[in-house]
Amino acid sequence: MTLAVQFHDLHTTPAKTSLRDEILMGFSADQKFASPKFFYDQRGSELFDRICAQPEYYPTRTEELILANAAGEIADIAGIEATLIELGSGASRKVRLLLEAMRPSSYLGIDISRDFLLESTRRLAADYPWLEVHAACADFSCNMVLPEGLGCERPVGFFPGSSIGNFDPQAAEDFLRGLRSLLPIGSGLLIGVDLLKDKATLEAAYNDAAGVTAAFNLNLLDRLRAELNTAIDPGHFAHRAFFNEAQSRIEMHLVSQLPQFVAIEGERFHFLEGETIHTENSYKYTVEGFQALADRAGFEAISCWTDTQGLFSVHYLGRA
Ligand code: AVI
Repeated sequence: MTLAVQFHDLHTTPAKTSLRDEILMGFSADQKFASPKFFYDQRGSELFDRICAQPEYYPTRTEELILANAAGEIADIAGIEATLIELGSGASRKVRLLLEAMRPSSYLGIDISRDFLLESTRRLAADYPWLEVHAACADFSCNMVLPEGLGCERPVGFFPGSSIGNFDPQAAEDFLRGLRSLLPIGSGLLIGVDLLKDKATLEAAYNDAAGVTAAFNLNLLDRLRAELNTAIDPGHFAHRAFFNEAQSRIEMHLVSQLPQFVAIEGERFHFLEGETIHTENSYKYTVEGFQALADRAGFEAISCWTDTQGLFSVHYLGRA
């Protein structure tokens, strides 16, 4: 059976050279770092899916609950027959909570991982035969263009999962400003944002007892071994995640367990015992703090839903 997914290759998938160049650059810095976008190879994407199901990782189930409860109100604001555009659509799972209520005329999933994207949009098209489904392979953190042929009458962006929290606040503002320039006046953006809360709950979410987040963090080193010329040993590093209160962010690091030299693509890097590679920031906002950031980027706060415990927020922003 051929399923009706219109595929648009926007040719912005990062090439292998960007992994090499970015890793060499990050490992040369005083505080060594690697971009969290490199977590998501096939195994990394699978591990991330498992993180979402861990009891300590509250964001996924909480956001799903909020979306399911608010779907009717979201549909009232967005109006029927919108074009729903999901950034970083992954398994296209959360959007299912909105489709029946919103009845958009078309859906565009945008993701960096081509095979994963095709598989999940095909499943979506099979499950919702009335929906026109498009898929675009692109790195949405780079300058985006919307594919030609997408009927963009009433576009509504959908950016769930608090992925905005993985940008630092200035980059988040710049990203939203870039998104604004893609969307016509009057269109909307539905975005999930994790909320600031007590340190214990936050730190538990990134240090699950089953060790899935640790495996996700360490998998970055397996990826370097698989894709670059390096014998870096993941066994010589350990996962660390903690809440940095001054910056309002969870930081993830890989901590060198011993003094060591690591060669990558012919370049040698020295690690002291305890020295770290900073692999991710996950910023936590208050509702007002996030709305102020969105306002600076040219979006007005139209509505916001949270769960009863105030763990997570979903915002409907209007492009001003
Ligand atoms: C994708 N992103 C919003 C997740 C987060 O919570 O920052 C990635 C993650 N890293 C560790 N656990 C989950």
